[in-house]
Amino acid sequence: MAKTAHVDTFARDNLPPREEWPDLIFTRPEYQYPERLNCVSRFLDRWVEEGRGDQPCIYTSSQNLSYRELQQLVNRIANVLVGSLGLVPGGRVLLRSANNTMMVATYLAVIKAGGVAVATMPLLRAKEISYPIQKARIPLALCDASLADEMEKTRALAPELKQVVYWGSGTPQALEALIAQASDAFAAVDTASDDVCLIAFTSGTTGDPKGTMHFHRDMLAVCDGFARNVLRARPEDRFIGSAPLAFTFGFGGVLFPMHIGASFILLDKATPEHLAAMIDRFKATVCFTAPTAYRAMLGLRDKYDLTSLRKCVSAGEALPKGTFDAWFKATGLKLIDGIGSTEMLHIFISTTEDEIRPGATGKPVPGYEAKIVDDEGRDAPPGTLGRLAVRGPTGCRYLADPRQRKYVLNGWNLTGDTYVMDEDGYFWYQSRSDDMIVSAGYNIAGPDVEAALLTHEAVAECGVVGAPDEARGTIVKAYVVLRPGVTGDDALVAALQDYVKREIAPYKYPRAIEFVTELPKTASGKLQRFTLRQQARDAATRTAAE
Ligand code: 3UK
Repeated sequence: MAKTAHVDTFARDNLPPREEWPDLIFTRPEYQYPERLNCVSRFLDRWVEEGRGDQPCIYTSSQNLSYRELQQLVNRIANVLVGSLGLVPGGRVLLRSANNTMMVATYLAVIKAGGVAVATMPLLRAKEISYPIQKARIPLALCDASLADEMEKTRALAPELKQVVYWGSGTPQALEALIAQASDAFAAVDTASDDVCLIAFTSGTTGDPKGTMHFHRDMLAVCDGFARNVLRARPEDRFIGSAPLAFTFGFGGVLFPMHIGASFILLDKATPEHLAAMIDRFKATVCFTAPTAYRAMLGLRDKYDLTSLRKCVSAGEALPKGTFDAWFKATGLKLIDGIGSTEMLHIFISTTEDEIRPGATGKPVPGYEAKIVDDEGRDAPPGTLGRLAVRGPTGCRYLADPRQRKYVLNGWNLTGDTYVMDEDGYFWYQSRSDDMIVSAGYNIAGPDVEAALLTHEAVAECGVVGAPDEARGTIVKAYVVLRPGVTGDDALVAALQDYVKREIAPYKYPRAIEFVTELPKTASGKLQRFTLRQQARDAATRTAAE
């Protein structure tokens, strides 16, 4: 590794031992990075130096900023961080906020000052916030004042946290007041391209969240990978997305436009309705969100004009073919599906619009390799169900975590997903490996049944899991949220069951269907199948006891 610029070497010291890292592959010309690199110079300072400082960068419902204005804000914050707040290179800073200008500016300021940004989902509670603080030993937090309640509760739980500075509080101690006196000039700290600049915690669907560590060069690698080779956006594009910036899917929606000098729109509320409204208001051209949001926006097209969109990316969860088809029919746009993970930083399998096969996730992003392996880690031939393994310029490095040895095997990252690769090298998602339902000897992928149910007009959302059943061991059970105005009765249960039998292999049909008003979701908006499984188990125990 290159000589670190970190004075506080905690992050580097807690990288996994080198032999536990995945293979990292930089053979393609776009992934050649210099030994010294501070990624913020490349994302921000570059445009001002090249005379493009007056180009628009950020749009929000209350304010717009040019690249120069953002640079000045970032520099002032960086000066305060290294001045009165005592940040040294390598120091970790917790960031908490909805997606707004200050969230972006503090993120970039921490990284520009050689620090390590640790952003947390705004919805988290004190106990969940204190975990990363302890795990990543974070002494300083920058937080939006509207989240102060939970932040103050966190302080009591996490004594490591010595200082919290709020923005938006309007007090003399507020970040705005501190930066008012600071210089708007700040030279980026001369970090190594493999110095850690970001620790992103996984959403922790099972067990404690894992801190994934990413280097300055990784921020560029995802731009030179998925964004340059697959998305192929242009400087005049206006990006928009609803994922929180603490989720690396959401952060990509900031890095990608800044990498090409384009602009982006920040949403303070993550609902599909707000997303649609802001697409309309700002004439967004590139949209990043989850499959459910595209489904929801389909029903909002009478209210909002979405015709400015020219490229749409779907990630986070499998994109049901029905959603792809419906979006294409309604807008003429092909949703670009892509699988990414917090460990890999961003998307590693996807395809350009011309190469899309509806229903498949795609092919490895140029620079990445992917294959299917069996339970022993041996390569599986095309057409076989198995575990997805990938490697490329980015890869998993957990912060002091024995689970590193589960995610990385023989140099390959194992994402925990069951996939099939076809003869043409396209990857077809089946399910999370833990979510595969084995019923009466058949392997049934919950998402497959969900995709079928979602094409029925009565269904708004659904989640399908295995439920214990005395006679059959495990049965397929669907939790269904109906569209407004539809009543869930026995007749509808039968109708949905018949419908699924006609759409996909009949043995996959849900033997049990329960109508619910909402589905359990993670902070990043993913369906929590483990919670549904738990509900299904509890329901089965209750029935058995009756
Ligand atoms: C699932 C998908 C099918 C899959 C993410 C884009 O989701 C992201 O990161 P997470 O760590 O979750 C990773 C897991 O989510 N998944 C994501 N995308 C797809 N499954 N089709 C997809 N298109 O189980 C994966 O292992 O929360 C996504 C960019 C950055 C991200 N962090």
